[in-house]
Amino acid sequence: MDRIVILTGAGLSAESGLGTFRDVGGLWTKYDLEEVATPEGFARNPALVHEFYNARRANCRGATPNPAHAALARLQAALPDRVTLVTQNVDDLLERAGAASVIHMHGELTRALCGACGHRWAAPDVMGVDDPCPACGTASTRPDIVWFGEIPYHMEQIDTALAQADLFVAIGTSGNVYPAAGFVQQAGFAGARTLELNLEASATSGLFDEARLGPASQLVPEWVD
Ligand code: BJW
Repeated sequence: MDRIVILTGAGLSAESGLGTFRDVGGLWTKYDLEEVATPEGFARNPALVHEFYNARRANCRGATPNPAHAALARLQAALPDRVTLVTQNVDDLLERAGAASVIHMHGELTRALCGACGHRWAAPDVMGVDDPCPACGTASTRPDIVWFGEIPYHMEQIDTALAQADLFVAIGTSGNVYPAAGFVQQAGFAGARTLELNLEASATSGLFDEARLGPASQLVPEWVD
């Protein structure tokens, strides 16, 4: 039975109007990542970090899934025991397209995390520095996002899926951020065929058995159907 592991990045949601990070005009050309996507930045200026993620949450609420999200949801529904969907994206567009099981390795915009006790809960639309954690009452509420220097979520589950994969597909990711950028090699060493679907060549294109270039909304449905 063929097992498929799919890794998605910001390019999957670009055509839904959500910004990528490293493309021209991407989020990191407008914001300093050290200030908004590191624990140190949050410690220095939590209000700025909340402002950044409140705006991202509002954009995400206003966005709708595109044909690439829908195609991946269809694929998982057709092959529920064979398709593992891993996303670096913090949006919920795969779920809103109908995907039943999505591994969010970099966290989720819709979740809040208590920096004091580790409790997680549904994030309000607007989060602020004085918000208390419902479990312990401490005002150290943060977005449930994996920042640089933190350990991505569900790594054991992802490593197991990569070790068992027959096919690994990366969609719309630049291959600049680890550990996700190393998944192609992990899957390849384990014997999987590897395929990249991206708008343009990425930092890791040369590591894939095959790379197809084009917009996700076109390439992903073509590959799935
Ligand atoms: C389209 C398209 C269309 C556009 N159709 N395609 C030196 C060497 C190696 C590693 C390190 C190092 N120094 C530090 C590290 C580690 C560090 C890291 O990788 N840094 C690099 C910058 C070098 N990584 C970490 O700190 C991670 N933790 C870690 O490693 O812990 C250790 C550990 C790991 C495992 C086990 C045990 C211990 C944590 C990384 C957290 C990343 N967080 C962010 C921000 C938070 C989320 C958020 O705010 O949204 O996550 S960074 C940001 O980059 C975000 C993304 O998920 C992530 C990846 O970006 P992505 O998705 O690839 O987006 P882009 O913009 O880069 O690319 C978009 C692509 O789409 C492009 O290729 C376009 O062409 C394409 N595209 N339109 C198809 N229509």
